[in-house]
Amino acid sequence: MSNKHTASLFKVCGKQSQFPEESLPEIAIVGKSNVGKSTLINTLLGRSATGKNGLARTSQTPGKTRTINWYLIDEAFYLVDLPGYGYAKTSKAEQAAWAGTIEAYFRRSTALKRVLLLVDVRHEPGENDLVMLDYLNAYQIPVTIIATKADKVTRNRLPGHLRMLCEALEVSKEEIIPFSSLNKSGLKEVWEILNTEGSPDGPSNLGEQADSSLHDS
Ligand SMILES: Nc1nc2c(ncn2[C@@H]2O[C@H](COP(=O)(O)OP(=O)(O)OP(=O)(O)O)[C@@H](O)[C@H]2O)c(=O)[nH]1
Ligand SMILES: [Mg+2]
Repeated sequence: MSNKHTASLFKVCGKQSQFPEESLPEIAIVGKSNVGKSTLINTLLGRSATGKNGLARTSQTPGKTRTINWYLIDEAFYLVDLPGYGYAKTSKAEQAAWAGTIEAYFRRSTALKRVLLLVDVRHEPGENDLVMLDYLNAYQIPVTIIATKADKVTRNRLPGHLRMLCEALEVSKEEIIPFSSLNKSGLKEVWEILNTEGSPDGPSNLGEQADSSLHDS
């Protein structure tokens, strides 16, 4: 599929010491493992979701993305693919390392404009999703919820699922975008956010750092 956007993998990081210097605006993508983060990036850029011309690597196997990946989009902003959480086979030590890396990313970032928090439209959000949302709220990082795999529920059932997510996450309808990589629903709405946040004079409203943590207490 042709696409007017340019995109390239700019940087892959496992450790905070390797984080690139902040320059352009960043929009980060977080969510449970397998929720569709890498697929969202490919779909936004008109790449095949899974095929060999995909940009971000996707998989049936949860836990595919273990690093923080910066994608340079249109020479204007970065989409940042964060490693997924809640993968059952992850050890305690790996979880702690994950939390450390993610927190280092969030703490570092004055370039971070917004986080897209992905949840599966079919399921109640998990404890991890709620902890992540609390954390982002505590640090006053703007968040949009993306309800992925919207093609997996019928048109009739979709509003009910979105209501369930609004209640569980305590957000309004306007803060959730249903999205499908198959039928491309939500694509335009997500691009509107990227265009706003990714422009050099776009909103920047990161607040004071709060006392919150992604680590188990
Ligand atoms: N039907 C459908 N399947 C999707 C959609 N988005 C993602 N998937 C599938 O879900 C699986 C996981 O997608 P990924 O994009 O790899 O998920 P991820 O969040 O990057 O996972 P990790 O890298 O493990 O954290 C793949 O098999 C995708 O094809 C969607 O909108 N609709
Ligand atoms: Mg991934």
